[in-house]
Amino acid sequence: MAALKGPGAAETHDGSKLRIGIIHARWNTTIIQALVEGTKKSLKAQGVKEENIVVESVPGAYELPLSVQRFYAASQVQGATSAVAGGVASMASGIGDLLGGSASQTDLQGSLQPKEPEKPTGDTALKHAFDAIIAIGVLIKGETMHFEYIADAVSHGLMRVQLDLGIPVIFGLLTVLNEGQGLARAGLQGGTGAEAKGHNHGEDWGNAAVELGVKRRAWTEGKLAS
Ligand code: RBF
Repeated sequence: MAALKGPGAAETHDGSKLRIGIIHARWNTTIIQALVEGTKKSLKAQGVKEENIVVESVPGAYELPLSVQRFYAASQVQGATSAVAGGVASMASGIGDLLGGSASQTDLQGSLQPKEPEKPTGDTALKHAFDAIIAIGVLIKGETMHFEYIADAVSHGLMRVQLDLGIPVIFGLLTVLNEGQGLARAGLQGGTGAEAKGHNHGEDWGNAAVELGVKRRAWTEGKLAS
């Protein structure tokens, strides 16, 4: 029987055209590393290419909301710059055709000949703004009130950034009462080797990023599931 509690079966989507950002805190590194690995594993299983997963880190969870906002802005700048550079390059090659693409400077015939189809370069790295960002952090409750304040601020901050930007910001923040709970949710219950057990929640976050990235694109184009 399927489990009553939990995310249900993940939908399958083609992530091969997506560019995904992962931004993670460094506090509680062992758990964080496993979560980041689990996230990347499921992104790749849904077709996202390694070169289209961009990973950045920040000191702690409190830094995540602002960093997500700025990280996305940086990807937008990259996207705009590469579009301009691509346009200038194709203009330049057109001018090159007119000036020197033929045997003689006065013979423009060469530039009018049909061109060889462009060979694929093998470069599959996308440069457009991120389709989704996954924010990952692990807050472990201590003796003071820090846990409550940070958890509340980060949760609200990530939701606000997501709605302000209009892009999916996947909530990869574990708010656990002790290390054991954190290890279990990173698939590290009982150890970090082959004996490790537990569900790695990073895998769900990768799936959510691909699903939302694909659906947001479709919605942007006015396409709805039938
Ligand atoms: N950051 C985390 O990502 N996880 C934590 O469990 C965590 N616990 C903290 C506990 C205390 C007492 C303090 C002062 C900070 C903690 N931080 C934690 C760091 C916090 O998110 C942030 O990086 C720093 O407060 C600097 O802005």
